[in-house]
Amino acid sequence: MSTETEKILIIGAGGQIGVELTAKLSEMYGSSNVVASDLKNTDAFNNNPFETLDALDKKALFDIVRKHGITHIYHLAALLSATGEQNPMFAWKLNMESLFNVLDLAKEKHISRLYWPSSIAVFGPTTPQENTPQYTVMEPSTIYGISKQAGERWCEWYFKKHNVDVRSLRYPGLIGWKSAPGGGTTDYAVHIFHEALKNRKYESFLSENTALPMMHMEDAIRATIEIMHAPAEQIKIRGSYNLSGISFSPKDIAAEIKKHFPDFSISYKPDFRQAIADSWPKSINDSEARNHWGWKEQYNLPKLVENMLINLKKTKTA
Ligand code: NAD
Ligand code: AKB
Repeated sequence: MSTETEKILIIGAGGQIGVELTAKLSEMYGSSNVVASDLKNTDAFNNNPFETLDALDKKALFDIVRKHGITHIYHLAALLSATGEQNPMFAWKLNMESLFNVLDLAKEKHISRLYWPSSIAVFGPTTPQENTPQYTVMEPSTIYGISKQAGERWCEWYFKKHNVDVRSLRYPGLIGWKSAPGGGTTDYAVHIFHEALKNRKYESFLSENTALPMMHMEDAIRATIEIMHAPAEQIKIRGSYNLSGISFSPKDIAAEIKKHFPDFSISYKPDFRQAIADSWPKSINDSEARNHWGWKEQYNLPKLVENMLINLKKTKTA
């Protein structure tokens, strides 16, 4: 893996994925080669150059790319599924226009490689829900999912028409302890740990048997770095790759937490996010990612729960 010449810009660096990706890429390339950007700064980026950036502002984005000699962009800014449904027109605008801004930069050869995440939200109620394949019926029912599906098609189009080296993963729900989640339907599986540690109980906004594809954040960051460093000929899908880690329901994760805290209890009060979850796959088949560039997850459910509880406990007592 060559780590010599990259100069990286992360857009949406202050979010759940961005904080961890910035830290990991800084370990690999040195903090001075990883520019963090977001709508506002946080103390997560004391060691990185930071730029205040609205991803919709194409000129400001261009100026930052030129100023820092950026070669690689990881574009993470978006409205997610639950917040997207509250503000659909803005979700469409942000998710699509900001993608065009970075795709155009790549098309004009100001950068050489682009990462943009898609999501299991590209699937919908007519998709087969078990072991969902890479290629299948896709009729997303959220604005977020519609924007991700359209984004995938645009990525492939820019690759084919303009030779843009864009790479993408359809992340499942991501679970990490380093930052708070930002408006997704899978976020219950992050909140549940905070409440388990604080109050030993959790009220789930999804019903007990709602199984969804999920993944530990460390696995997701590793997948992101692996796909971005794979030789171009191994990246045979330029829309977005299915990516699978674990599949579990609120009842499953609660049972695993109970092994650590026998007095933990869970109750269920489904809200509008239940319909979103019901429209998504329960498990994902990611054989293309495994076969093309060697993907393999490291976390199962017991390991994920143990890791979350140990690390969150440390942050709460620090
Ligand atoms: P998040 O909401 O935690 O973070 C998004 C970041 O983008 C925030 O820091 C926010 O301030 C920033 N942002 C919002 N609008 C912006 C703008 N106009 N300009 C610049 N920055 C802006 O989201 P996340 O969970 O880190 O997700 C990052 C990406 O990964 C998104 O594209 C999301 O769709 C995708 N994804 C996430 C998950 C998940 O489970 N977290 C799953 C699938 C896909
Ligand atoms: C969400 O729930 O919106 C995200 C996702 C799966 O894309 N976590």
